[in-house]
Amino acid sequence: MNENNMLCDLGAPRGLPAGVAWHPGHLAPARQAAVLAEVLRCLAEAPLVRPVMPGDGKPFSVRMSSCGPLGWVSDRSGYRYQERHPGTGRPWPAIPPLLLTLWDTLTGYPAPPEACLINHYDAAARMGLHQDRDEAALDAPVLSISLGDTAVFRVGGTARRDPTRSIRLASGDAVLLAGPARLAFHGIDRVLGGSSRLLAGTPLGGGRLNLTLRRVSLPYVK
Ligand code: MD3
Ligand code: FE
Repeated sequence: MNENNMLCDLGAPRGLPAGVAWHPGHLAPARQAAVLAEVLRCLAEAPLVRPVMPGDGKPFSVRMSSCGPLGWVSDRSGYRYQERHPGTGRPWPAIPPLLLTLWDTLTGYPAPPEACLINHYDAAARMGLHQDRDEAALDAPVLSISLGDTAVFRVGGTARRDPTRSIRLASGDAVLLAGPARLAFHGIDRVLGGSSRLLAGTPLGGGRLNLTLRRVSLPYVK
């Protein structure tokens, strides 16, 4: 029984799938503002882009960027992690220190995250039910931090047909997806526009930011 397994069990009392550990209000308002300031500096260097679906080129409703040695991109040729921003051609900015600390505190994973995806949702944005499996390190948890407007997050099992549960992710909430939840189907059904003022006075003009910290490569193979 390691620290991750103990955290996994925190989901069960709330009726969430095994391996989902939800920490409502983990970041107090002052820390939300501090993390936001760090993320806005990343976005000034690595602007949000609207990805398109592989194949048909249909645009996502979410805009995305990343920080860390690797960032996740989607274009007509496919989904992948890559070392450079697709628009600027420059390396992604470093993962900010407050986010590295959150990873260490909440995951206890013995290697640092390599990618922090930065998703921005306006009131009309959604993310369909999907699995995240572009990472070789499927043993590593994924850590999600929400800032700004509340979102209705849906999470199910490892098969698309499995029953799902939905929870409202509010500003400052952290969710750790580990063990069996690492390959759970999940998505964002909707965002409650104007439910938070946190992003209102920033260049984003409101909405919701979700940060997902991920390990991509296997530590012993890299
Ligand atoms: C469950 N993001 O970026 S965060 C994504 O709120 C993504 O922006 C959503 O799904 C968002 O891929 C949901 C919660 C989350 C993130 C990653 C997961 C749940 C996950 C990876 C595996 C299982
Ligand atoms: Fe996902």
